[in-house]
Amino acid sequence: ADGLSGAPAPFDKGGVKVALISYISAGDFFQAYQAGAEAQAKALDIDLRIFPGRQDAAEQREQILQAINLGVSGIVIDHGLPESLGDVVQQALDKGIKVVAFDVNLNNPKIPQVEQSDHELASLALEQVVKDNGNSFSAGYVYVAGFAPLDRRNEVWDKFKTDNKGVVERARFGNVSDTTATSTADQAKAVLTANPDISVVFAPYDEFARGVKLAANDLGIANKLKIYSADVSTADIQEITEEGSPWVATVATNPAVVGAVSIRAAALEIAGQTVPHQITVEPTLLTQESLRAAGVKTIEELAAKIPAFSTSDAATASWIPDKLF
Ligand code: SR1
Repeated sequence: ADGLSGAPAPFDKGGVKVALISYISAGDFFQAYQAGAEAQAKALDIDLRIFPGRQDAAEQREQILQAINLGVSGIVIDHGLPESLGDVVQQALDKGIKVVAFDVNLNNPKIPQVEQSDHELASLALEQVVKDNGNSFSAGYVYVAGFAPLDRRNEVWDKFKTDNKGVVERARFGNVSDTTATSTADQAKAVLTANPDISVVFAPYDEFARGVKLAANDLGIANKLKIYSADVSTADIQEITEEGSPWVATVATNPAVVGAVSIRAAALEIAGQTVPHQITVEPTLLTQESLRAAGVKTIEELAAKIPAFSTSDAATASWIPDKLF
């Protein structure tokens, strides 16, 4: 570790240990988030210890205790179940370890919360739904309660239904696991078969959307369905833009940028600098039409065209390198 010239202590000496503790590691979003965190950590000469998430609350608690024992200066907690984290996170704070939370409500004024402006994200997606379909249709909705971003998006969906009485939610389903897309596909098949009038599915997580698309293709009803989602990856762009795809829009950030922002927030905290309690990375609406028109095929091409996909001004400082992608 050489340290970062011009940086405040302890980054001037380098080798600052930070733990990234995830609840979910599978899927494009979480892999890209981790890659962004790693790139930002490298640029800050941080010794990043990554604890893989396996959707296991007990294991995540154990990992936080392991990180404390490793003598880390900071911990980034990426998703998780708040009820199983409060006491171990408090132990970390009591030892002077800085904690940053991404998409998990730890409800502690000492813990900055990173999010993708989920209310805005869901609102943008649902505005596009109305543009394409009007406000009277039968819908399917993919949701699993207990995940902060999904709960925030759900608040917008609930209000949308209250404001648009012609929108009828025929079925609600979903699954978050290490096989989210395929398990959601199985559920979607049953739902779409039982409710042939469903013309719109709101699936605000790309693994959900992928599952619904799989089901629609298997059932041969892709031309009668429109899917609206959150998130984007290179694989998602391919699935959205391919001929006859029912996946017509998504609202997304670059998860790598969100990963980088999370590490920057931890670094600022460790350096004793001011970090806002709420750190937001704003999402962008990407329609099938706009992606096809732009000829964009990868997330890197997206980043080259849309500045928000290459960097964010959240949690920056003059001593922190932030041009990573
Ligand atoms: C199970 S929660 C999945 C969501 O977390 C992140 O906020 C991503 O946007 C994804 O949709």
